Amino acid sequence: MDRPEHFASEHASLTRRFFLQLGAGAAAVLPAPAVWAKQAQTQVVSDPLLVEAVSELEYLTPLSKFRRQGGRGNPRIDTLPADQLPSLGLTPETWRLEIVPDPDSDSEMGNPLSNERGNALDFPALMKLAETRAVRFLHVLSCTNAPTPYGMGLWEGVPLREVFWMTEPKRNIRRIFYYGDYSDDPKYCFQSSLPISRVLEEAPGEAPVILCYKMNGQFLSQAGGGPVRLVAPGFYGNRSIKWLRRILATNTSQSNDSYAERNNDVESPIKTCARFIQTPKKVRAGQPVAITGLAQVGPSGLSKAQYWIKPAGAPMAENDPYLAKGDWQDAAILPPPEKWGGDLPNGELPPVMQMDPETGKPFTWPIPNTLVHWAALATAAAPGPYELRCRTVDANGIAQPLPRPFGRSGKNEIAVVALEAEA
Ligand SMILES: Nc1nc2c(c(=O)[nH]1)N[C@H]1C(S)=C(S)[C@@H](COP(=O)(O)O)O[C@H]1N2
Ligand SMILES: [Mo]
Repeated sequence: MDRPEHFASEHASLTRRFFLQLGAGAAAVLPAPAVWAKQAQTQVVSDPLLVEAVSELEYLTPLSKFRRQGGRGNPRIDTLPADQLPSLGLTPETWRLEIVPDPDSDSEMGNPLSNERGNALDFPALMKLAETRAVRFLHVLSCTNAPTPYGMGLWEGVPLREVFWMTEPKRNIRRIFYYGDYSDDPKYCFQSSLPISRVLEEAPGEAPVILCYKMNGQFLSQAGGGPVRLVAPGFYGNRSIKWLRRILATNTSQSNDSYAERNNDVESPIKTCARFIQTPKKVRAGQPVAITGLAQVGPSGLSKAQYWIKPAGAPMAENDPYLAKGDWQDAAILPPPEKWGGDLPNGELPPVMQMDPETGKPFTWPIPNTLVHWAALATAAAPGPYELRCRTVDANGIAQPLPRPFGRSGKNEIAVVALEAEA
């Protein structure tokens, strides 16, 4: 199991104060349970072992630990020397975004934004829009086929619709196609698509599709897709195209995503699932040890994070492909942190759309399409080898890896690690 050690950080102490308060016997101030995750309970964690373990967790992933997907070009854009970026339009001075009708379709626009017409969107114009239209939201970045999330980010950008309307769209537009890497070269281009409805509208509280220029308060790095990437909330990372330079409006009704061509389900919403962060390799039999992990929370919400510690030799239940009959124990789901980490100055989170501006508290916890952390004390009863597993139960009461146990639409196998108990 590939473990997201990059989520643990020595310097960050996001929830330490909260837990120390609990340890000192203060009454727990529990966040209001979310409407969409009725059973979600933040449990009291006061054992010193757990206090120590959770003090190492960091909510937002710092840039240096954020995993990146290399890009498809040759040479890869994330590795290009800086002096080659201007000719590709990948510096703030040279970046232009075209939004034009698909030449192979019958989509109509009154005012396409194009290099040819000299009105493509440039970075200063995007920054001008940002002055009044910028939004910020928390969102996990996960790759469809990676066992653990790439990182938890604070994303800032301008809703794409603000720019899309500038093109005076008229008719026959059902989707957008959009391109990254070497956008002009079909061989080295990486592309994705979205229904136009997802761009123009979303449910209250849901984050919009944005032209993103900042992550964790900093302008996007070269590897992070700078100067501008698209961020498509609710989906896996393959829809969040980096080095964005061209968007086509099309009347095609189907996706033509690079990832779809590679046998992935690109329409899949993010799956709810648990992963380990820290587990000991060796423990003392009969003595509790702290384990920590994360839960990725998709639209189905989260009611529980659980673990199961099983002697390696003990038989598995029969006819139980999804391990539903394991001896699952509830872990404590951690509340919103006080310090958010992720290189934010003093760990302070600026206003985000998922928080109540009056109270500074999240409207729901966990927040859909983000991560939460969990912690538990596990005990191996007798000496010997053990298997330690973790899973989530979503807000509909359905345990991981259900309701969608298939691959290629997000990895959500139940995680397992080995540990050895000594006398
Ligand atoms: N231009 C471009 N954008 C891209 C990709 C790519 O190869 N080229 N990979 C996608 C995939 S599959 C993922 S999982 C995310 C990863 O984002 P990150 O590199 O910021 O972590 O970027 C997406 N955007
Ligand atoms: Mo990916």
